[in-house]
Amino acid sequence: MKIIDSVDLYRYQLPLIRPIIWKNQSRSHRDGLLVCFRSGNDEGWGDIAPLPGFSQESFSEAQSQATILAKLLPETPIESLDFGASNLCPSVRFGFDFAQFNLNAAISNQSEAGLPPVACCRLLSRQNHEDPESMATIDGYQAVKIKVGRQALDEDLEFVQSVCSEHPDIDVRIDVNRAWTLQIAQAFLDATRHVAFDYIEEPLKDKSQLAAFARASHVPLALDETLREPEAERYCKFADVYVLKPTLSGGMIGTIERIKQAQAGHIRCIISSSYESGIGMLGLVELARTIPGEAHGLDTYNTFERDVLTDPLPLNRPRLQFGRYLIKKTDLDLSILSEL
Ligand code: OSB
Ligand code: MG
Repeated sequence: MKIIDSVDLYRYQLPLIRPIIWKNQSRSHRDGLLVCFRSGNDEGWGDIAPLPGFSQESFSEAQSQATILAKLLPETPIESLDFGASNLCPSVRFGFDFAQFNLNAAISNQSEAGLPPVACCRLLSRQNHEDPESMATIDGYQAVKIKVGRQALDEDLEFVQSVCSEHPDIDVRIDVNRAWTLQIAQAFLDATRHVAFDYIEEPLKDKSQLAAFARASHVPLALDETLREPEAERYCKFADVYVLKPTLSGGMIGTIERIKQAQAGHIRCIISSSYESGIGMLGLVELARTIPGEAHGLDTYNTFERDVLTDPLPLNRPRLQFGRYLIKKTDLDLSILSEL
């Protein structure tokens, strides 16, 4: 019977290629923690990175929970670990779930090659599209997600229509992040009657109007923020698609459960990243592999200037085709990590 010998935590701050506004504050860095489980010569890594403005927990709450848990785990038999049954905050659960997954993979030496590829959805906003420095190319992508609702409707419409007419074969997803009233949403639908969008995500400020939106809309409805709120069940029934962010809700194990439930009800599921480091991205890729028919929202990694991995992952492409990485401490850029 193998036991956990030690659990270590490291802190990182990753520079972004351009500042991003989270929680009304412009930030040039992404804060997170890595957790490492050791058993004999085997190691398993996970990523803990609550996203300001989106996560229910703060960074310091996640850090103190992770620190307490890290002290409790040594001597525990590996097979008795179960972070799903705990009431950990989601980012900590995601990190510890994936450290456990990776430790098990390392022990049984499952560095599988020949795993199926994962399709990625390109993330576009008017800003990153028009800035030649960060010109996000859409070539080869089967799906693109356009962020709207941060400017006047006319400007959004002009941008959406230009992407649709330049790329008639691509699946277009619209993410409103709850910026619209029902009237604006209706005006958007009226102006785009001729376009077959893949889906429209979180269109409304007021979720109690989602039923009315779903009745009037010819476009499938995706839910993201709403799924993480109390009374989510009341609104889930209007959704055709769930956008699942394991760092913000569910971790690895909870997300697998949610996918099973959704699929039983014929609801599509998309795995979506929340600016995780390369270690967290590998966990998201594992989850995305379990849903082969979809293009997953894994494009946030491309906003980092550096990663915790010395060799950044090849995620800046339409299809990811790599085996399972068994991360070791020697793969990490130690100059960007500080041990807690
Ligand atoms: O609104 O979907 C969002 C990333 C961080 C926080 C919120 C969101 C996102 C993304 C991720 O859009 C990329 C994607 O889902 O395609
Ligand atoms: Mg969203």
